[in-house]
Amino acid sequence: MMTNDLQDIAATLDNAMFSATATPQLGGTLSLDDAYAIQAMSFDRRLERGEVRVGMKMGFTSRAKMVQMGVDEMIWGRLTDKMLVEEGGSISKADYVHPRCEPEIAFLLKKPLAGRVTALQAQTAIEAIAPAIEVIDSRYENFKFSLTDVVADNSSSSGVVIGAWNSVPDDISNLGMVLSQNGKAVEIGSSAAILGHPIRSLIAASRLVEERGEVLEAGSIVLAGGATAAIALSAGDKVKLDVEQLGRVNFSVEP
Ligand code: OOG
Ligand code: MG
Repeated sequence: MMTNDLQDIAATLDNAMFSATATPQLGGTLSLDDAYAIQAMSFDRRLERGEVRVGMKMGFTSRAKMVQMGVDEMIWGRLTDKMLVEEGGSISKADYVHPRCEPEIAFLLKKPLAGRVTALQAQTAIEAIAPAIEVIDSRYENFKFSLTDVVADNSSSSGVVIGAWNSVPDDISNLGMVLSQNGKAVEIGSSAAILGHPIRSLIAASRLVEERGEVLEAGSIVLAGGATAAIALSAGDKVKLDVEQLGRVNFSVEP
């Protein structure tokens, strides 16, 4: 596709995000290269408005997420400071099209990672780890998309609530994760759902960003991907995530 056409789609998706209004799916003609090019172009518009890049998120790293959305390839998206929601704080539902949230684990890097790395290299690049709730929002009607649609839409990135940073426990392969909505446990899972071990998500992140000419910078945040299906958010919701050994994170939803 021509650069101008990609720019137009990037503008449409950025406007849909900015105005919290759904837009039709793009349809089947985009290549994955085009989709990541659109993502980069629409992300640049956010940077031009003064937002600062803080890291990236992985998507479709668990079966539960792949099955829920009908996409079975790993994807990634970019995060800015504007997407960070204060722990214990709130979001306003009116700022989103149809927000959902999902239980995740966040890594904070102390060293850059690029390309193919070993588990040991990935591990030694981690400064800290935290429980996190990702708020996702699709800019497409009915939260329906193809692989290339969702990549172009920054992989549904829209918010993240990160709990207290911990030093990395000895074994993070199977930490219990319980997502509660209004006091009731609604999704129960384990960090093992994330590619069998969440470190694999960091290894995949390093490889996937390199395919697009990027590295994971020191100081950046990497979200490992939802361990369970996402839940829909309504005004008035109080959401909490408990992750074994990592602690709790929560936020609420205002109209
Ligand atoms: C796409 C984003 C997927 C995850 O953690 O798997 C994702 C979506 O489900 O809208 O964030
Ligand atoms: Mg996610």
